[in-house]
Amino acid sequence: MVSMALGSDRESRHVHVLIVGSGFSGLGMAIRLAQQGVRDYLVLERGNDVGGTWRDNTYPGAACDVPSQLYSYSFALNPDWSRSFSKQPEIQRYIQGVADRYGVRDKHIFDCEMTEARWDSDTAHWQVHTSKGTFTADILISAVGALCEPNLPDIKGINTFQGKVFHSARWDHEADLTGKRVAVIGTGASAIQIVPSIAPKVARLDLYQRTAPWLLPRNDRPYTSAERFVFEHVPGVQRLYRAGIYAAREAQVIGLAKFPPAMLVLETIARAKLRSQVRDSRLREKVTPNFRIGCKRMLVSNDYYPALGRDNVDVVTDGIAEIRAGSIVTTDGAEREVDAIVVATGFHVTDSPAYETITGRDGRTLAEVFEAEGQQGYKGSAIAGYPNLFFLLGPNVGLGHTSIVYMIESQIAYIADAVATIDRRGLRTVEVRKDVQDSFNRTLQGKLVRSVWNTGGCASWYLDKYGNNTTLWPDFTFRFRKLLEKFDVPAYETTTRSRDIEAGAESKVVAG
Ligand code: N01
Repeated sequence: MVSMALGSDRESRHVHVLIVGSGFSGLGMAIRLAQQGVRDYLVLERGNDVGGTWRDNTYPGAACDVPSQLYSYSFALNPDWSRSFSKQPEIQRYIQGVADRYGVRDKHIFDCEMTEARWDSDTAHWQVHTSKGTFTADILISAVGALCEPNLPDIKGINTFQGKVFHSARWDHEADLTGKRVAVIGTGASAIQIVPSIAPKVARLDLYQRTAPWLLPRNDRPYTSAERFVFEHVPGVQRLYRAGIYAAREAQVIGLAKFPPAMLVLETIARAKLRSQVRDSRLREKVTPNFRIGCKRMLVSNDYYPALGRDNVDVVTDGIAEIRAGSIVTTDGAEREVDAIVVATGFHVTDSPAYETITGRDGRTLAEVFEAEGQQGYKGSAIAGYPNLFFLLGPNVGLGHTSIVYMIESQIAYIADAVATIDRRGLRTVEVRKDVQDSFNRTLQGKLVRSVWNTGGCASWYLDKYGNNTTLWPDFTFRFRKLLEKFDVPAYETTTRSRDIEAGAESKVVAG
């Protein structure tokens, strides 16, 4: 593995393309570059394996809330999914299997954390400092993902707690919660999977809810062996099935992005579920959301409400005032003793620490630019002021209704075409034009104005501190794909590598 070769000397190494992160996006990018004949590339991964969020989120009950048939690469369908909504271990095995099958693991440097990336205008290289030495690259691709940096709540006294306290994405498997008094803070997608999984074995579970989420039924079931046989052996069936799931989910865009009153259909289904699963009227009142469905991520679960109805589970809706050595005190003055705290409070999305590590052409970090101007990019894949830097899952690529892998593959095609264009035309730098980026964002924000995310009456991590939705794509996903079909050179300022070409140094792409 490359890490062995590098480990000892820590000297600077130059590559044509450097990818940072190897979750669904970085791994897919690596495979695509290899397929189009780019050999001089590396993937830096701070973890010890591929998988990204699916490697990190090992909490009890972790599973996908998008059907696996769609939540997988189009170029690596898996006829063997055991059920319609796969659990984390199966998804992680799938990602590992893809890495092995496409032979890209030896292009990875694991346990290698990027600490700084700085654009050097003189050499037209990115200088990338890592925990395993320094790299320079002609092209840098950030694939660090949006949901990777745990957001730890700033609650008074949390550091004085004497028991175990850990984030959902950093589950402490050494901590045995059996028979313990456990607090879970948060009621998002992670918490609603954790609560039913641990409730039967803990002595008491206090669920601290700030906002009640909307829940829809989870149509989860195991696939029969006959279905799996057909997926594997009857040509086209699996793709047709996948297309059906895609189309059904895409229909939700009408309500989410274009005509929010249409969300009433889903809200009616969610209300019926709430009524049938929560018989206790006091509990029902507590867990009834007060915003339009879809404004926050819609959650799917069949066992969350029943878990809340258990005798050993209490939903606490008073805010947390303080955490003490062995208890949590709420704003009403009540103090509840607790042995362990699970913090399921989400991630730094619009304020990711990763943005502080990337410095562009004018010496400003991405964090500084986003702070001053809001988080904006061009097609989620490039940002003005950051030449030769591409993003997977950059601004406004997120989704609330379907598989993010679809968006990732759209971006992979765009960035792969950018790399091919740079090589073919002998370009030294490409940098998206600020006027093009601004115009793109005016259109984007214009579309978002009427969306349920902006009008649904909730606060969410979709919005930045200026109230702009800088995380979600506001349209059908096939429109995103169409938009990113080809690398659009006119949208970029370019300079050429003419002297290098004359010297015959331009040989990055090897036909393959
Ligand atoms: O995080 P979240 P998550 N005090 O940000 C609450 C993806 N995902 O890890 O709603 C008290 O959604 C916060 O309250 P409020 C998916 O995209 C996918 O659950 O802000 N509470 C909220 O209830 C998802 O959207 C899968 O009022 C505090 C919760 O913590 C994303 O990951 C599975 C608080 C955070 O919810 C994140 O989900 C799991 C505080 N100080 C996750 N701060 C799939 O199945 C925050 N909260 C694919």
